[in-house]
Amino acid sequence: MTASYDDIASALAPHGLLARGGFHPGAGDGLPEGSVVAVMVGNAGPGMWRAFAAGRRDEPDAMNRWTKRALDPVAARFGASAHYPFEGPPWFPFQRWARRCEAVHPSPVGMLIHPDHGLWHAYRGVLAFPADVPGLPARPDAESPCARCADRPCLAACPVGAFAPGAYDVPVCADHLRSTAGADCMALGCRARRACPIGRHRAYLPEQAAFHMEAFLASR
Ligand code: B12
Ligand code: SF4
Ligand code: SF4
Repeated sequence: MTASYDDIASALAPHGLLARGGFHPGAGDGLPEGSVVAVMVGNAGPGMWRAFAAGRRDEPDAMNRWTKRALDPVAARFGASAHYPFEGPPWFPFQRWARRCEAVHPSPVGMLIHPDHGLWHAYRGVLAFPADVPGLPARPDAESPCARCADRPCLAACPVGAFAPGAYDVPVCADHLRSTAGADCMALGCRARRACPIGRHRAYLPEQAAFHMEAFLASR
């Protein structure tokens, strides 16, 4: 079945997932040969968390497995293939792809910042289509909110200075999270993320932030 961009967005919506633009993959992107359009799938704010909380199972990698159960059938229905940010290494370059699709920009803390979602968003997969997708939006243009943020509160907020220019000191962050003093980041999410004034209305719920922090620490 030929899928329009709106069809894809509608199929994702019950899972709290968003269609986040698309791009025309080239040979260097590592997607299946013959892929004509790739549509990025992601989340912003608590929408996906609510769907996940309702449908999760007691299993390891619960969110990644839930994501596959949600996205694989959408891909099959539209004759696409689904690929995931958690499959690797080697990792698919999701952040590079995202910049080809939406007005997202690198922030001083490594995550991409979105003009509306701030730092409260992520990517859950990409759907690769062997044909054009009618209605695929052009990449919107907007400057990075960081360009007008002189104080950069994100950088000052980390209690252990894990962010040096252009680098994120993962062991320093993880050691702090394992200490008593790291309870605040563990319970409510990364302080740097919380300090950013952009997209606060999209902030993750405390249980959502705690889930991601646990998953991050478990991966270290
Ligand atoms: C490996 C990895 C990690 C590693 C190492 C990160 C690092 N310093 O490089 C660890 C486990 C530490 C990590 C942690 C986190 N990560 Co991470 N990670 C990845 C992963 C799987 C691969 C990145 C990669 O190497 N790509 C390969 C290169 C070739 O592709 P690229 O697009 O060009 O990747 C660039 C980025 O990685 C970037 N980068 C460099 N430094 C940092 C630092 C941070 C914090 C991030 C997020 C990115 C980043 O530079 C790369 C080269 O250009 C991606 C998913 C993916 N497949 O892209 C997620 C990803 C980058 N992570 C993501 C997130 C959200 C996090 C966490 C914030 C998770 C959380 N707790 O909520 C944490 C940060 C910890 C904290 N303080 O909160 C998101 C970022 C979303 C966004 N808005 O941009 C991604 C895209 C996953 C997703 N599902 O959306 N991550
Ligand atoms: S606090 Fe300012 S510099 Fe830091 S991510 Fe947010 S907008 Fe960008
Ligand atoms: S989670 Fe806490 S310790 Fe780690 S980078 Fe964020 S603010 Fe720093």
